Amino acid sequence: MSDGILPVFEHEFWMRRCLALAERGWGRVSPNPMVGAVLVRDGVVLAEGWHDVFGGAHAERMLFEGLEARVGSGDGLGGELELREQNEDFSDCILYVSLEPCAHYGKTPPCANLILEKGVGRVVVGVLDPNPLVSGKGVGLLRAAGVEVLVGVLEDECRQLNWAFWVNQVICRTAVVAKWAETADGYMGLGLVPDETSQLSSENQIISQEVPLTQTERVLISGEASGRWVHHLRSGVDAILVGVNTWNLDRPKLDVRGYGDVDQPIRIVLDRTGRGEYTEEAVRRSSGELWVVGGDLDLVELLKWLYSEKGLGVILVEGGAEVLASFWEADCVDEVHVLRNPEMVLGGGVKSPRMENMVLRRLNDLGGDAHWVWERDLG
Ligand code: AOF
Ligand code: ZN
Repeated sequence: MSDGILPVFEHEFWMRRCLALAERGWGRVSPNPMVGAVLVRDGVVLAEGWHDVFGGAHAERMLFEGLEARVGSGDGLGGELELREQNEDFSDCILYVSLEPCAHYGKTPPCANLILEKGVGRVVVGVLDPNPLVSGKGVGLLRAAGVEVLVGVLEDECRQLNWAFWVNQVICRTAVVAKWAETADGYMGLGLVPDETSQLSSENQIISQEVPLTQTERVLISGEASGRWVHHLRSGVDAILVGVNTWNLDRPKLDVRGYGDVDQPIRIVLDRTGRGEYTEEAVRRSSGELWVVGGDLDLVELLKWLYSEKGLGVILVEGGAEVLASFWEADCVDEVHVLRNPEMVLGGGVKSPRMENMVLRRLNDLGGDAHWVWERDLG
């Protein structure tokens, strides 16, 4: 999309910078969206901002606050910025922002008002905000006040970055990421080895949730690079959910390692029958909170409750196969990461779920593993 004055690639160049800045909020702003903003005059950046922490300043406010701090600091770092007047005229500037500026009083006052106060001449927006309190209103306010607004630069990328926020706003529940490793012939593992009281469903070899298991047979499918990447993924979610069998048998840490001193994700154990072992050792495996969810709440209700009452924007479902299958059956999987080892063949075991109603977004290489990213098609 071009406004006829600047070529489209120039708008896209600055919008890409907004997206890169927005990502600094990864794991820190949920259930708010990640947003980045850049103020440009004659092809030169004056200031940058991003939504850095939940409850904190929005990207646009951070940008203008940063500008003021540098103007007033007198520490020499601002260079020519120091010469700037406090009430500088921004009418010849373009403000790029990856999400529509807000028009509501939330935890912070509306960004659209701030942009008007600063007298910015032109605003380029990545995508309209799906939040009904804001959608179209931010842009409307700006246009009504005579600001030239262009909407839809890198629109798909700007929406995809915040796919979980879209799920929150459009479906009104916590978004769900599923992740698994699979072999070249599509198996997630050799299967669960039940004790003598349990039954194995002959069709798909997935054990019913009520059945106690004594042992899981584990094979390491994905490689080291995939392992490291999983910690990046974990660092971006609010909670990690596992079934009670996985909790008891695998004794998973469910923490983020290798990313410095981060807030550890909440651990959620789906334990309908109260069979989980919550010893002190188990609780202390991570400093993340431990929530045990029992009862008969169906998964959609559970996710609505986690969003509206607990404020969780996005959770990662890490297994086991039966929990994954139940999220799948309830149509509650919104993003999938498959780590596929193209060289390993098992010839049998637990089949990975079949992809339905999902759009393939990316295919990356993770040290030899193929990393497929699928997303729910939200239209
Ligand atoms: C923006 N810029 O950087 C972000 C926006 O509770 P609050 O005040 O933080 O508002 C949250 C809502 O504001 C959120 O649901 C979304 O609609 C919008 N987020 N808007 O102009 C930003 N993060
Ligand atoms: Zn705002």
